[in-house]
Amino acid sequence: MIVQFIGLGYIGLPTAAVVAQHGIQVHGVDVNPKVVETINKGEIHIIEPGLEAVVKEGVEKGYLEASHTPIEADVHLIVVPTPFKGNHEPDISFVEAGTKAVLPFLMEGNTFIIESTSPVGTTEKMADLISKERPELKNKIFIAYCPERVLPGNVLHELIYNDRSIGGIDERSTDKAVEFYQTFVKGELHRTNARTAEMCKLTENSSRDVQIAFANELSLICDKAGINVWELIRLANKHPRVNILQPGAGVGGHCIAVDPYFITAEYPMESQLIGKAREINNYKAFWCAEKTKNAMLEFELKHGYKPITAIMGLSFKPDIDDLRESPAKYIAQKVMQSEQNNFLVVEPNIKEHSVFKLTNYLEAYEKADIIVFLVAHNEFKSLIYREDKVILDFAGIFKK
Ligand code: SAJ
Repeated sequence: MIVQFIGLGYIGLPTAAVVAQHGIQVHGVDVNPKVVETINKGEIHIIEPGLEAVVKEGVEKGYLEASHTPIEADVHLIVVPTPFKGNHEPDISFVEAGTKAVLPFLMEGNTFIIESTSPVGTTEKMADLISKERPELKNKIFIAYCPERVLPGNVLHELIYNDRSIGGIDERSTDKAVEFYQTFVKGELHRTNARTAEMCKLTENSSRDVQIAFANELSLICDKAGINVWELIRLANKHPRVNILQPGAGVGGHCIAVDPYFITAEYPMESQLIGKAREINNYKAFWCAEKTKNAMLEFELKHGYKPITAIMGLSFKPDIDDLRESPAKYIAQKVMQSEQNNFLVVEPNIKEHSVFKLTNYLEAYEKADIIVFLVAHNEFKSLIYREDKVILDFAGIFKK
């Protein structure tokens, strides 16, 4: 069996490597020549614990190869990004381009699977495209949707042990896709149709977004009411049926802050709560920036000189080096743009940054007058609360 991956990014590459690890021949395709070259050297262009060793092994044993061009294969997977356009409309042009790229190589009996997060109906659209361009393959290839749900940082484990929802455009397609995932997934494989599987992915991330929005909304209320939101949530969660998430500086990353728009763009009237959650989580980052600017002004008025402000954390969530769609980065930029103050920017998970000059976290904590915690990195949790500093703890470092 030959399995072909179109897209060797954050999901495509780990999945391709894990499939190769199971002794299956894998051909990976990426449009970026640097990515292809890096992988063929047994190296990786993304950061994911343990991944490089698996890629290296796959390449060395000859099970994994990367290329610019597709080939004939038994199973084809589309694992490309689906961003949104300026107006929050989903952009499926990469899925379309990936499908068009494999079109000439499709053969009778092939399985074609889309993993990219996609608006409802995308798999049917791609099935129509294939039927139009290759009418002789109608009902002769199997087409399905199967979303990934791995957590960055724990991808290699979750790829194998998470359950998956698999939805074909017909029963036989679901069977064939299940057959493929059985080769490397130990979690349960749940059968459904393509539209439900597409919506399932969007639902999972929207659900988390809505829950985080609830925590963020509580943090705004508590700030006004003079209540410690961390204590409040800890106490409320003692109820056997309550499980509130943690507020933070907003919601970032390429998934949770994006996927809900795939629902709101198509069902705007019906998705009021999902849309509102997006607004609240975006607003939370804006609010943190305003709070920081106010604290700097107050300091100056009180002391007669401009404070040194430490921006603690830039990544989109704790203990990773990923700054994509990061609310912390947004807040840092917003605050630093508007003020002529002195800033110390801290991100313990990266060595250097093209825009921000980085400072060690201990040094920044010592030197700054105002400390703004934006991400709950482990390093920060070891710091001792300082009464002599102005501390804006948006990440819940001290929780007291
Ligand atoms: N966050 C909070 N409070 C919390 C939890 C998270 O503010 O209590 C924030 C984080 O700081 C971060 C954002 O939410 O900015 C997202 O972080 P995350 O850890 O919740 O999720 P991601 O984006 O790393 O991964 C999510 C996962 N989805 C769900 O948990 C439902 C993952 O399983 C998906 O595979 C991934 O999105 C994806 O690729 O879609």
